[in-house]
Amino acid sequence: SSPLIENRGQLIVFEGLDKSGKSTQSQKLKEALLKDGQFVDLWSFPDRNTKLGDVIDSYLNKRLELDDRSIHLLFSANRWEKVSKLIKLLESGTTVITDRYAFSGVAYSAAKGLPLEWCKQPDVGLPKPDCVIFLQLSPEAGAKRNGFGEERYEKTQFQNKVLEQFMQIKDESWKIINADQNMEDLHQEIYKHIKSLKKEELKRLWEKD
Ligand code: FDM
Ligand code: MG
Repeated sequence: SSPLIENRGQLIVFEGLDKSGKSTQSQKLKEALLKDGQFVDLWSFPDRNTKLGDVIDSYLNKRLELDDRSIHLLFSANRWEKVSKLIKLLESGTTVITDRYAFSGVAYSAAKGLPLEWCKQPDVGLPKPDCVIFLQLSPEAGAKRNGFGEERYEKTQFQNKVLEQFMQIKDESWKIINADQNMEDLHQEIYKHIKSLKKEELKRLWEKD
């Protein structure tokens, strides 16, 4: 492949239900790749540190009510506001790991009953991850991990619906990993998979190729 492809950073996305271990595992992957001498940035979506993120945070903490479509579009806009920075990083050779991305956007909104195809549209054209690590854990097992907090969506019954939607949108770039194992073994499995990825041209999400 061309030097441009060889030198670009990878976009690695962690997805999964609440309490599946995304934060822990994304942090551990970052540290491992840094040790290998790579440039790595760790992000999360929603990014609550922007003005849009502040509105999203209010919604998640139930201080604010919004129409389902309205909040869906805000989650997407919160990704788009960071895209130029994301592409710049990838092109300059930094690998970006994110804790959630557009797949959470679609799965959580579709779980409320919004049409799946409608949910995907605002995120069409975002940079496509080189790999989506999906941490699979049953909602029941997730609920046992320190229980859920007070945020919107943190209910076992709803999480079951979200899981169904995640399974509808997975594609060949997904690696589904059993998250019900110890932290270190899980990390090793993820790390090995990431190391096995071939460098390819950056594609865009959900565009017909
Ligand atoms: N969430 C997250 C969405 O509903 N749509 C999105 O686009 C994204 C990125 O926000 F319940 C939901 C998923 C979760 C909540 O996520 C906050 P974190 O990872 O707990 O901060
Ligand atoms: Mg949460």
